[in-house]
Amino acid sequence: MGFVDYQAEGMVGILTINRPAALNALNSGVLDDLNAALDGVDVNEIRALIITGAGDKSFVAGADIAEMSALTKEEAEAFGRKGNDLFLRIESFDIPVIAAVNGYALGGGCELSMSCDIRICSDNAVFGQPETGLGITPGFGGTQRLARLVGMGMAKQMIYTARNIKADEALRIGLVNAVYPQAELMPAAKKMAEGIARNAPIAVANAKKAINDGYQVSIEEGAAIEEELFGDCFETHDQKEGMGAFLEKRKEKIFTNN
Ligand code: DAK
Repeated sequence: MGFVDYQAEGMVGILTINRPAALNALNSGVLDDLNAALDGVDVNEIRALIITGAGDKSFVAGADIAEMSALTKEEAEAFGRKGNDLFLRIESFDIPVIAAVNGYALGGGCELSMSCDIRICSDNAVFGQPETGLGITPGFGGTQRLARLVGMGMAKQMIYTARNIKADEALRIGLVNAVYPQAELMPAAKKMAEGIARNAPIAVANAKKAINDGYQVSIEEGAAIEEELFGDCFETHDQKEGMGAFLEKRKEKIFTNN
């Protein structure tokens, strides 16, 4: 596919944004291709997805400034909606999504990584929301997700100052879970994805839904969401397999996604 490559390795899918000449900046074509690539992920077979960028310099250096520069108010709203719809889709995708941030993650790139369930990065990664320096606000969810991830004070500081931060600071403020030398990033992402893929897929999906949905509501409502999704697991083959294996002192478990 044009700007996005998709590859399946066993039960792990890898989406690579492939527009290195523009540091993988998100133009409309990239957004369309990402959407189409997600359509092609068979979530019955694939149990975890990795999103990364082509090359060793940039994950995504932002939304495409050249394309955005001449937008009207209406066109800008439509562009924002296109990105927001895509990122909401990633956030609630049926399987966990890991962002393997291999360099610049600026503006829309930082926002894309934040729509993923988990972020890990290379030691040359740079994160930031430079939009206010360009005369705009973050428009692909940055004003919403950054505060949820790193707290309101740090999110406001990053967005108001438009100052980029390096990998070690991203780790310190909890924007990423781990930092690796560039060459070790994809092996680490695959190892994590394979670890997720070994667990019961319906349980993982229900846990994702419980965390995501519960985050938006009161603790009481969140507990009710959790109870229902927990209960649903008891109608699955994989719950019987997982608990049966423990009780039978059997190491091997075969989760069938049923
Ligand atoms: N857009 C378009 N092209 C980009 C780009 C970007 N964001 N980032 C890099 N490129 C292109 C450069 O123009 C250059 O192309 P050529 O000149 O070679 O044709 C090529 O990639 C290599 O970049 P550099 O030559 O600049 O490379 P350097 O190593 O010197 O610098 C850099 C790397 C990442 C520091 C620099 O490229 C840079 O500062 N890039 C821009 C970073 C940035 O400001 N990103 C945030 C973009 S704003 C909204 C919707 C969305 C958004 C906001 C609102 N609504 C609809 C409401 C999102 C906004 C953003 O993401």
